[in-house]
Amino acid sequence: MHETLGVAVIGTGRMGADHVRRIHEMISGARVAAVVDIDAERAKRIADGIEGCTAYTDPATAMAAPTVDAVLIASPGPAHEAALLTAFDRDLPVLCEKPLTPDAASALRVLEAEQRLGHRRVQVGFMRRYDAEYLRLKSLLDDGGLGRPLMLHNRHRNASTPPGFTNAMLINDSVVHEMDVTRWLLDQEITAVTVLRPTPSGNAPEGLDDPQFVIFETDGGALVDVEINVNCRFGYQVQAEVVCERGTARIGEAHSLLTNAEGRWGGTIAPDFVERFEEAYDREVQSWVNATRRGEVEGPSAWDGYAAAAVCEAGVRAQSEGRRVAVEMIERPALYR
Ligand code: ISE
Repeated sequence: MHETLGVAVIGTGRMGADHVRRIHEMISGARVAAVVDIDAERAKRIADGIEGCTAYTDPATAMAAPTVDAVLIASPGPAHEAALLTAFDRDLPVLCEKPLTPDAASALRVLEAEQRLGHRRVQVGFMRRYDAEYLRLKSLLDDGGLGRPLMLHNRHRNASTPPGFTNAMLINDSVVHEMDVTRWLLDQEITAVTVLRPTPSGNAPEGLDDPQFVIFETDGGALVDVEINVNCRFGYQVQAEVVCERGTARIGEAHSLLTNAEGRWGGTIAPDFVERFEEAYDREVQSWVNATRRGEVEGPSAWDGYAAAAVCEAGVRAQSEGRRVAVEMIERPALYR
């Protein structure tokens, strides 16, 4: 491993390009050694702006480069499995954007491959675990002062969806964050999912039932609800309230500046997740780089990626079949305990 970690960023779409900028401008101890995109022109354009960075169209070729010590996967979900398995072949540390893979069967194959390797190599990009407000909530709950969590209410609102956003994506791309947050905050597994739908909003694009109301049951007996509302128009908003035996705690309401002027008080709402979670992404990537340079692996594991995929599968079935669906998951393997 080089003194400065040489990172190959695979996929230079919205998240990938943002991570390239982040590593280049913000992160210490790492540099962008390679960028990979099937669009050769795009990869070259990005690489040309960074000294010592090479453009590739094939992830395996980039991972074989002597300048590459670690991999950040930000390509579309269906391409993750192949990239992860190639990284394992080279025993390279990986930060893999969510989803780990698009379904539980492929996530399980990744989990098995990492176990064959004998040590953890993957951190999954569930960035909310690095958000300052979520971290505060997590330590409050771990502290135990409020007693046992009984319920968790979540609101997840996006201003609008990109063209082609489907009901299944509502679960797999959006609610997947609340699945991970629930498992992490409560330290419990999700055992069943129910999806209810009000009459769709007039803002909902053709073919998308928006908003929807998702309910999780957990193995610790907690109930969790998620308002997923992805064409709310007014901005990007993520809120959570935990109701415990001796009190409640709420985040996501006033993380921005509050002003008083012209007879009104108020703040601003971020337009999208890249802005709302900017600091969380910075913290996530910096933690990954720091742990990697120490020879360690921290943060959300491939097990967390698999568990989210299993809950997503139950969620998509609950949504399409209009009934409560139990989550099917393997036992947690020793490597992830
Ligand atoms: C997107 O893929 C994300 O990960 C965002 O955090 C989420 O808010 C959005 O709904 C998803 O489409």
